[in-house]
Parts: sequence; structure tokens; C-alpha cells
Amino acid sequence: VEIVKTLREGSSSEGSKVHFDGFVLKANKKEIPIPTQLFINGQFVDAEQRRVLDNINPTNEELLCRVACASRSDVDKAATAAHNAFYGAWRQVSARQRGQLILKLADLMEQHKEELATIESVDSGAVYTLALKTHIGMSIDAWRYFAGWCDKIQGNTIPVNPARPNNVLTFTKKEPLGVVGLITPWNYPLMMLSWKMAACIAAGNTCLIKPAQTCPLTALKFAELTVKAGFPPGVINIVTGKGSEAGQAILEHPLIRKLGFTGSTEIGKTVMRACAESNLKKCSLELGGKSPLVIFADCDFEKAVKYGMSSVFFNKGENCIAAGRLFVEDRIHDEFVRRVVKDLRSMVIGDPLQRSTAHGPQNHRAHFEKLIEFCERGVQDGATLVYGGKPVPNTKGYFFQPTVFTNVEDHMFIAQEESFGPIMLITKFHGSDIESVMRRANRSEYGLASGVFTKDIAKALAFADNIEAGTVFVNVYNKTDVAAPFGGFKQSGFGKDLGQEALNEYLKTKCVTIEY
Ligand code: TAP
Repeated sequence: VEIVKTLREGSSSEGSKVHFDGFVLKANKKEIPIPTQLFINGQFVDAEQRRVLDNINPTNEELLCRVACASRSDVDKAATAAHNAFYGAWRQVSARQRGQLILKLADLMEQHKEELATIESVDSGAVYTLALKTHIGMSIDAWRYFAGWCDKIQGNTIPVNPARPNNVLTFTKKEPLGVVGLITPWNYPLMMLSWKMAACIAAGNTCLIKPAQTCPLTALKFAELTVKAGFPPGVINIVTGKGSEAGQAILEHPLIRKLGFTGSTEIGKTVMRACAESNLKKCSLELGGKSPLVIFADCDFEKAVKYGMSSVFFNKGENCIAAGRLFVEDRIHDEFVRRVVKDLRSMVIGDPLQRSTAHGPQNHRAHFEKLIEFCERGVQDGATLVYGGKPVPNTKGYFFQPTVFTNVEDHMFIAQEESFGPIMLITKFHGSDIESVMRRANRSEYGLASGVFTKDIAKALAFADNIEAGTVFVNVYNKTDVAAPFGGFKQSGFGKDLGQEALNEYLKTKCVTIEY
């Protein structure tokens, strides 16, 4: 990775008319111009007083660039631009044209997918091959999927009681909410943006988004593509900065009517309170998880090992639906642990841009340090550390060893709290005691995802019936799709991303009654 030069005002990226200050990232045999300013009303602009935040490369802990840090008044400018666009130019765009614009944007993302994946990999530490397939691939899928909905958003005619001798016609219309604020985390930066924004824009809203401060670069590159696609100014605005300032200003802004949030349960509560107190914004919250994965001895063992591994180590554990706890039937427990450790020994850890790498650096320092403490706490509380548990020795960057704990008991801190890192926690259970393992799997305030491995269909369906989680995987894990609704129960939040249900998060229903 090399930073070639700093772009000055007036420079433009190849073939586009959009001007920005930024830098050229030389990585992956590419030279990629990347904006580092706010994107408001179709233009890249400095934050007030030219405030910036350092952006650190997690692979080498060096300064990658400085990115604009939005203040309350920058957020106000973005919200005003979105408001004006909603009541102005965006209204002139028909539903079908909206779909076409989104498809054009998706095509541009596809054309630039290697650049976007390279940026994502350098900025967030995601392994390049995964970034290409998931972080960027699923982002493009989300835009295409929601583009298809644009001209299929429709209401109903409803047979109400007639006011005889007259007749009555009652029908509903689905309307956009107006200006939407979006706030997203750092684990899949562009994908979290896309999951929310694609549904929001397809429904006819305008928006401003504050991406996570540790990796905002794909959002800014994406902003450049929205100009190339031809979105009217103000429809999409990007305000990079701090959650405590720009984020909080979004929560409180009186022109914003809906807040789509993905992040921690703790901040989710702040979001909901601020939405209520400001102007009673509608909100949807995708929050933390501690998803249970139950592996019965009658499973396809090879599959259970493969998916058991990816349920924890996918995207270095920075995966909201990661299995936070594995319950493995006693008859296969020891063999399962042996196989996982064997596979971990050959897992290639290193530069996320290398095609052979399977495990990159954690996203940022605070998170990395939290994982060290998490593992120390596990050892103190008496769980058995079988593998890893520490940073990779003698290396720069936030590289944490994939970790396995066994003998994890329900009362332990590590059994209850989310790690959001590459830490597998295994507990044994007796195969005759299905009820008790179900109870233990449900004994959590989270309810995001879950999984079960068994060849017994009745057992699998009983699990799906009784588990308190928004997503259930049977004999597979991490199998999400843009057409399938995604979101949690209990303190994992409410309101779905993806699928038809996500559209409703960004729509309101108007009921019209006519007497004739
Ligand atoms: P948070 O600390 O909650 O941050 C999420 C976003 O909220 C960031 O953009 C953050 O900005 C912003 N924020 C922080 N304080 C704010 C405030 N007072 N007002 C408004 N916005 C504020 O979470 P995180 O540490 O980035 O992400 C990890 C958590 O997200 C985990 O718990 C994980 O489970 C959850 N997560 C859930 C899902 C789903 S789909 N359920 C998906 C991914 C992640 P800064 O970047 O400036 O802090």
C-alpha cells in the first residue's frame, strides 16, 4: 500500500466531472483516487473549520489519510439539502426512473468493484477476496434487488362499510417518509450502507449517512459514483465524523423523520431515546448479538466443522451474526475441538490484500484491545484456553490470533458478552437433554441469529420453533441473501434490513376515503 499524492481542489477522478480533495491509494496494482471530504448536496466540501479525523490503516497502524469530521452545522447543511431534494428534484423522478438510476449506480459499483474492495480491505482490514465477494458483492446485490421494488410499491383497495345510499372507495398509498438519517458500524462498511440506503432510496426517500469513523472511505468513493450515476444533488449525502457529535446531531435533527441504525445495543438505546425526544422519529435498530450454534452428534460432521469455523471466524469475527457460543454434543465434542484447532493451525494470517490470506487485522485499536481483555477475562473465570487468545506476536497491525475456549460455563462473562472477534466459545451438552440446551441457547438478552446442525428434521424444526432469534440457520451458517429479511429480537433490536420487509421501514401508509 502506498499513498501516491494528495489531490488538490479541482482535481477530478478519471472520466467524472466531480471534484474533490483526497488522495490516491496505490494498492493491488491500482491507483485509486479517494475523496476525503464530506459529500453534501452533490458536492465534496470541507467540514466547517476544515476539521479532520485521522484514518489509521489496521494492517500497519500507520496514518492512511485524514478525513473530514462533520460538526452539527455540517449535519444541518446535509439534512437541509436532503429536505430540499425531497420536496424538489427527487419528486420529479418517477418510480421507474428511480429504479433505472439505482441500476445504473449498481452497474458503476460493479465496474469499480475491485477498487471498492481494495479500499475496503485497506481501510477495514477485511480480506480482499471476502471484501470482493461479500462487502462489495452483496452491496451491489442489495442495490439491484431494491431497484426492482421501485415501481412495485403499491397500496390496497379496502372494502369498508358503504355510507348508503352513497358508495365509498377507500384505498391506501405507500409514501416515502422524507429525510432519513442512517448511522452504520465498521464491520462491513459499504454493505451496511447499502443494506439500509438501497431500501431507503428505492422507497423514494432522501438521506444522509454517518459511516463509522474508523473506515469511511468506501462510503466516500460510493458518493463519487452516485454523481456519475446522475442522482440529483441532495438525495444522498455523506457526513463522515464522530458518532458523539455528527451522529448525535442526526438523531436530534428536526427535519429528519426516520433513523436507520446498526451498531451496539448501548448506542441503540441512545438512538431510540434521542429519536423520541427530538421529533418522534421512526427508528429501526440492528444491534448486538450473542448467537447460539447447537451441534448435535447426528450432524454431517464435516459440514458442521466447516460452518462451525465460519460461524465464528468469518470476517475475523467482526460479524454481527457470528456464533457467540457453540453448544457441541458430548459424543463429538473432543473430535470437533481437535478438528477446529487443526484447521486453525493452517489458517493464513497476514496482509488482507494477499490472495492467500484468510485472516486479516481487526478493524481498529480499541476493538483489538477489547479482545485481549475479553480473553484474559475468560482465563480468569476458569474457561480452558485451547488455542490463541493473544495478539499475533512480533508484528505490527491489529492481528489477533483466532482463539478457542472450551469448558465455557453459562455464568461466565465471556459466555454472556459479545466479543465481535475471532473467538470460539465451546460448551458441551448431553444429547438426551435437548430441552436444557434450548433453554441455555435462549438465555440471553440478544436474539439476532442462531444455528443448528442435525440430520434429524424434527429436531431441526423444533429448534427453529423454539429459538428466540430473528435468523435461524439449519445445517448452514452465514447464509444471508438480499431477498431475505434480516434483523433481531429482544435487545438485538427491531425493524428488518433486506427483503420486502425492509421497504416498509422506509414507507408510511396513507389511507384515502372517497364518498361518491
Ligand atoms: P457503535 O459504537 O454502536 O457504533 C455504531 C455507529 O454509531 C457508528 O457510526 C458510531 O460512530 C455511531 N455512534 C456512536 N455514538 C453515537 C451517538 N451518541 N449518536 C449517534 N451515533 C453514534 O457500534 P460499533 O462498535 O461501531 O459496532 C459494533 C456493534 O455493532 C456490535 O455490537 C455489533 O453486534 C453491532 N452490529 C450489529 C449488526 C446487526 S445487523 N445487528 C451489524 C453490524 C454490527 P463512531 O464510528 O464515531 O463511533
